[in-house]
Amino acid sequence: MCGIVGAIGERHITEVLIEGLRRLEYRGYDSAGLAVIDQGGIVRERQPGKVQALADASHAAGIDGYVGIAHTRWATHGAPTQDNAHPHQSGDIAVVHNGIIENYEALRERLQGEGFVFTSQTDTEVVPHLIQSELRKGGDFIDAVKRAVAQLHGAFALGIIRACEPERLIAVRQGSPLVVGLGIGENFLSSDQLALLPVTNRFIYLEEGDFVVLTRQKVSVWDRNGDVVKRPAVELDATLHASTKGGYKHYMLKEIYEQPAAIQRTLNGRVSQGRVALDAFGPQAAELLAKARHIQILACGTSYHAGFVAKYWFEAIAGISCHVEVASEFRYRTTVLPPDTLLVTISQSGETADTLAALREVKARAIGSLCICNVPTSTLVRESDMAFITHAGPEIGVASTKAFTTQLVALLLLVLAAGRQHGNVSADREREIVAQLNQLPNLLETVLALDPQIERIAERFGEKHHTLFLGRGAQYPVAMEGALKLKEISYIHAEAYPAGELKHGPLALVDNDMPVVAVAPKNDLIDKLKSNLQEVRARAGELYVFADRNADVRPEPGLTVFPMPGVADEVAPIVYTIPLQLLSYHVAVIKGTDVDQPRNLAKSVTVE
Ligand code: HGA
Repeated sequence: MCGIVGAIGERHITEVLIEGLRRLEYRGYDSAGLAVIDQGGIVRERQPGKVQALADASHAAGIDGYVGIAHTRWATHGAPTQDNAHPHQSGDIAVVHNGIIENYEALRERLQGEGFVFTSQTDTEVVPHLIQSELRKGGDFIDAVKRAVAQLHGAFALGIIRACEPERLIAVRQGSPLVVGLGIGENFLSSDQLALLPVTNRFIYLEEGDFVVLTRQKVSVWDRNGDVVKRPAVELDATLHASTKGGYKHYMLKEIYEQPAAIQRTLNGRVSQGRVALDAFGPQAAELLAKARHIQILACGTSYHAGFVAKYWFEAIAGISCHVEVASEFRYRTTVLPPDTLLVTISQSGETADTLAALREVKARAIGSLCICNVPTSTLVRESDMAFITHAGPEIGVASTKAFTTQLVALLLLVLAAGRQHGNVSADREREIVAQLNQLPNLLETVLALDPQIERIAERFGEKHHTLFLGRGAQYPVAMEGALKLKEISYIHAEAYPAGELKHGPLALVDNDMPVVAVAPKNDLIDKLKSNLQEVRARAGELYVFADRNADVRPEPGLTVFPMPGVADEVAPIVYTIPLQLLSYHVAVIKGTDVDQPRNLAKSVTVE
């Protein structure tokens, strides 16, 4: 998604802006730009493509100044061209924007009527013109920005500079994340603190509706009611700096291999003597989990798949009814929540716009809200009653891997805690499942050892255009996640089906050109799954089966078996996710795609 970086200092800040943008590259973007104030004028450079192109152009043009704003754009309105790249400008005002201005058409028409000339197709360009229009009506820069912002509908974060006022940088947060970085004699702005880690580790997390004026010495904040407020400064732990490839060819591969350690961090301090520590979910957890008669999970993308696995667990292990729905659907339909519903939201970044909006929409009708999130300082964590931080560590690859498996671990701990509070999980059962969780880091190392075999087989997918993924029970969402990974990074069309559903339609697609991938742990459904696999073989479908080595799935021509270690059914979804990640990764490498930053996609989806 789009990224904002801003800086005001006593040193030249172009390098700070460009380094900040580089650190946001992992989020996915299509163009980049910056504007600084130099000798009383706005100097702007914008380039389609990578930040490096912007860096080269800025260096060639010798752009520098003491105050500036920069942006990586992930287009929502208008193609990814130079003209549509941010910052957008109106005379001596330049603006960077994340989000969507929903009433831009009406504003654009009005401003054109006032004589403003538009040079882009973006919604964003109305903002600088609107500020100019307000300035013409009188008042100072700050008043004009406040009046302009009051006319904008939608979700946005803005960074604004004016050439004749080089002593201030204005920022607005309304529905899209923004943090202020505090320095000595300099201050910074960004949509993601990661961008500012080279220059500071002290941050102010802005709240919805905040209006901010940064000078070199001071940060002034007004809240949504227009009152001056003091927001606390938070000092960050230095471990957040760790985000290098560490010898791996791609962040995604590194993050796949980090999963045993990441899961260990998720478990650390959350289980002791075979029991789940209830307070890991927050001080009200014991009471709210006991009271909850229904769980509503809201999430998007990969996090939705984690929630879907948890639905099986909540009902089978904890005996509590559970629904899961993609947040972008839930937020816009009329919903009925059963009495005593506990909301569970899941998001890696904690800034997923649809998940946040769904939470806000429904919160008042639930007994409480809990989020499962990787970023402790995120909006979702701040707006939920309870939070469980997964401690997966920074995830840079756009295609989520370790964030997903750590979410699953967190959710299984939650299921055990809820089941215990309802009297449906005995102490022995809890100890048994906690023991399985504790064994996961070692078990996953065994599964990662399948990597060379998976890499060899991946060759066979390079020329294919479609793939089917099959699973049954809690392995169905695992198959969905496997299909999503393949789509995201290799651009091969992939669909997941509950294996029993095959004969109701998708079997028509199966021929010798359609690889079919299946996950087959040894459980109550294994014989049913084997019959489904036979249905595929009978139609010459090429099968790739990740099967428990004791499940008696035998290789034969057209049926490749990857032997998986024996694993308890409860944790099998976590274990069987790993080989599917590796398969997608190797297929993408063979196809030569941009594995860490796949086309059209973004990491933290902050627009709806
Ligand atoms: N709507 C703006 C900004 C898009 C955005 O925030 N993407 O993440 C545009 O299309 O330029």
